[in-house]
Amino acid sequence: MATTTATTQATAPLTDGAHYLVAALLKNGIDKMYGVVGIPVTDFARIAQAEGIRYIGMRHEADAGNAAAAQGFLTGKPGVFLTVSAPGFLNGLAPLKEATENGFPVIMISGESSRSTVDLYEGQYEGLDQRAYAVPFCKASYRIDNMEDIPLGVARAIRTACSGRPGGVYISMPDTMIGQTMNAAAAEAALYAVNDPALAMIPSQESVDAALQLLANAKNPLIFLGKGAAYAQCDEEIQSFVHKTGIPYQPMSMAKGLLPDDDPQSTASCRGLAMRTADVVLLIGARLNWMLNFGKGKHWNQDVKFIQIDIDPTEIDNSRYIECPVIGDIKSTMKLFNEGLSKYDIHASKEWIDLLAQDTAKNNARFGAKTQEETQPLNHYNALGAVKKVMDKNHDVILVNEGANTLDDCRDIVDMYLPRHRLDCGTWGVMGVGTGYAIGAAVTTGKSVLSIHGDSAFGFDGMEVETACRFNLPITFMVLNNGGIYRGDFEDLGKSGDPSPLTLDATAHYEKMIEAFGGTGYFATTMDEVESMLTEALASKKPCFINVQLSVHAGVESGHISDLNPIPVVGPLSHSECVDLNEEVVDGKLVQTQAK
Ligand code: ADP
Ligand code: TZD
Ligand code: MG
Repeated sequence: MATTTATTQATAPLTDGAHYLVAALLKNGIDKMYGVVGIPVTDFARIAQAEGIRYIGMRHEADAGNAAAAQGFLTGKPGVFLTVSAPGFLNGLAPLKEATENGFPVIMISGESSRSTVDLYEGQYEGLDQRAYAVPFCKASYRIDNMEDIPLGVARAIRTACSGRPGGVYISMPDTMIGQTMNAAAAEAALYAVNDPALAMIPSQESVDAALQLLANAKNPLIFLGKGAAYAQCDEEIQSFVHKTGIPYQPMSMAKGLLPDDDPQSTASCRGLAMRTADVVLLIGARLNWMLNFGKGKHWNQDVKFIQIDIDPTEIDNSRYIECPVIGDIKSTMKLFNEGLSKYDIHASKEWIDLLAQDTAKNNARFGAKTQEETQPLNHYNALGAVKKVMDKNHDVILVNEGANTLDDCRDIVDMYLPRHRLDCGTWGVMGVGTGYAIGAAVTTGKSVLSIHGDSAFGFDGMEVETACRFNLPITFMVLNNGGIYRGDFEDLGKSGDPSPLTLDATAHYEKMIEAFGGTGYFATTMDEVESMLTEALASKKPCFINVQLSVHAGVESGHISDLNPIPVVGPLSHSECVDLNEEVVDGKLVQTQAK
């Protein structure tokens, strides 16, 4: 551990709070940090870099938080991000809460202005009682007032972030603590690494047997794989159970690739029918939240019974009765499930498998055609059809995806083949996570990343293309530009001459942004261009940007979740809500003329 120069006692070297916190992080294997510096954390970040932590300086704390969250999801160990006091801290709260909602382990460390003045509301620079403010936004909020407590504080944070359902943890680092000193040898001696932060949680054998018995009695059993299953890093155990039983499965979006999307047991293309006809559903690391219609209603077979494997007992019965809860970590649980297979005859009925296969073939034929049919300008389907072709040849590229139609259509069209290779808007459907996730994924894995954004989604966090260029990361950003939130042809209902609340610039050349920072920009207007430019961009392993020109008529309001609008969106958009435009791409420019 590095020490500061002893100024007062020549014979007893001292260390300070900043050095000691860095040493405690390193001792626990934390060797990366994302953040934005300023008073009082600037030196802390420089010391971290000097001592061997890779520090990724970013442009906004929310993006730093998302980068750390991506690292947490991909590795199962907490990603760490750093902010300054009050405003930087507040910027960090959104990703901290998002990570907690998603179940990604993250630690946010913020500098905090002198508490003695903050607590008396004396008007301190960036003064805020940050520990208290953070409480509702994370699993736990700690403040380390005395540097002697740093090893304990770091240990508490790591264990809290990783154990049970993973999530966000906050550590407040008052400026007074950063500047404290203590005897360096005593500090070194007190350092320790957390002993197995995510201990195995073994389910009861009774619950495992009850689950296997229920599956054995089922005719139409279905497995749902959620992002908890991807996070658990027991890919082989899960693959083996799915293949040995032959049970059809449905991947939630971030579990895509846990089994390759072209696996014949996947029900991705017949989701609705599978849900309406399954009689027993095994949930592996997937919550019965809004994404699964809370496990009830017209989307589900009325007599369906659920088996739910989860590490968090309070998740059981959250929205309906669960016939068979299995509380444990997925790795330990799947081991017992696989061992138990010798005692139970579990399989799906042939009639059901045939029914699902027929529906899959029908839907694939109908949907596949839309992804291959060229139009001018392009739409989400054919642009993403071209992306799919490239990704089918590049299985190890990590895909980041945000937007509305851009998200929903990409999830359906672009197949994944490897576990933990897809990150997206997650449980809360958040825009502005993409560039942070892409940077976190590239830094964590060193792999190439394709980051696909709607034009609105990209606008939230687009400045991070500069970070990608500064660190020369192998990220290809892609914007599907349909000129707006959901689409770009909504009318100005006030007739004020202003753009509608949903309208953005359909002719914007987003690719120019990366050129400003030394990256390579591409502008694609045809399927062939999308395919060839993406192939070239990924092969370069350098920061690139492909702006794909879509029609402003491409997309539907709210993507696939329009039923969540309090006032129903009726059918396809009516012409009274849309501007009737003719469009064509001439010399690389979208040209629009009023049709009427
Ligand atoms: P999805 O959105 O993909 O359906 P969710 O985020 O809703 O997934 O659900 C993930 C679930 O997985 C959470 O309830 C979480 O508690 C659980 N989980 C996360 N990690 C583990 C693990 N290692 N073992 C068991 N359950 C886990
Ligand atoms: N702000 C935040 C942080 N998250 C959100 N989800 C939204 C606003 C609301 N919102 C959506 O739910 S999707 C979306 C917004 C603004 C953008 C959709 O437009 P897009 O994608 O251009 O990104 P498509 O392809 O045009 O649908
Ligand atoms: Mg858009």
